[in-house]
Amino acid sequence: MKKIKKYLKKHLTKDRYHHTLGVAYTAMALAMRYNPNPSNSDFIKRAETAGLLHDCAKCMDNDKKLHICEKNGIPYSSFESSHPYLLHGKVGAHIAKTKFHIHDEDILQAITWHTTGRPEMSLLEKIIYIADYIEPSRSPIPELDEIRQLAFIDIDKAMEKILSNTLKFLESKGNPVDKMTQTTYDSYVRPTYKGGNLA
Ligand code: DGI
Ligand code: FE
Ligand code: FE
Repeated sequence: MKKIKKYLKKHLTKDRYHHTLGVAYTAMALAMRYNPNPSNSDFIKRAETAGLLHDCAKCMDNDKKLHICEKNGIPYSSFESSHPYLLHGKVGAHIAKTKFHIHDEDILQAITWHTTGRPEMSLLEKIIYIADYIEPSRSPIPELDEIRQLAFIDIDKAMEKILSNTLKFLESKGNPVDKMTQTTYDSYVRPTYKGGNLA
């Protein structure tokens, strides 16, 4: 953990580092709430690790993100190449693996998918996705405090709410939506939806 924190302090801005600690603590709190095996704290430790590392590639130059993907055979879509900030999850997971020797697939997937989500996320993936949205220093978002409570009551309802809010936010800004963000939304919020243009 010390080595990870040292790396983050060096590579992230002050605000991003502060956000990262918030995500790690919030992820631990959610892991305490939903721990599938309350007689041991391994799940809580893993939530902390994933939370700390989720944005470790966030402050890297976009060119460098693309270069790391190229060099290491990390596949990316044309949408991601034109919006390379979306790649900080995939590149972050690569750093977690190569620099910090994390081979826990669930942690690596939680880092990889924390921005867009994906269908059928594991409990740990959901925890990181949600913690990223609700951590205490997140700047005001509509209904944030309701979602903060909901996260500790019903994790899937919190997922739905965050996914719909994110899509609404992207639409209001006129930002194009990544395929995976849309697919995740459809799978959680409109599970019967089978593709085509949204009305
Ligand atoms: O890295 P963080 O800021 O902590 O959070 P994040 O990894 O969830 O990234 C959030 C940003 O990503 C936010 O500005 C919205 C954007 N984003 C998420 N899904 C999509 C998206 N942007 C586009 N253009 N399309 C998406 O589908
Ligand atoms: Fe992020
Ligand atoms: Fe984040």
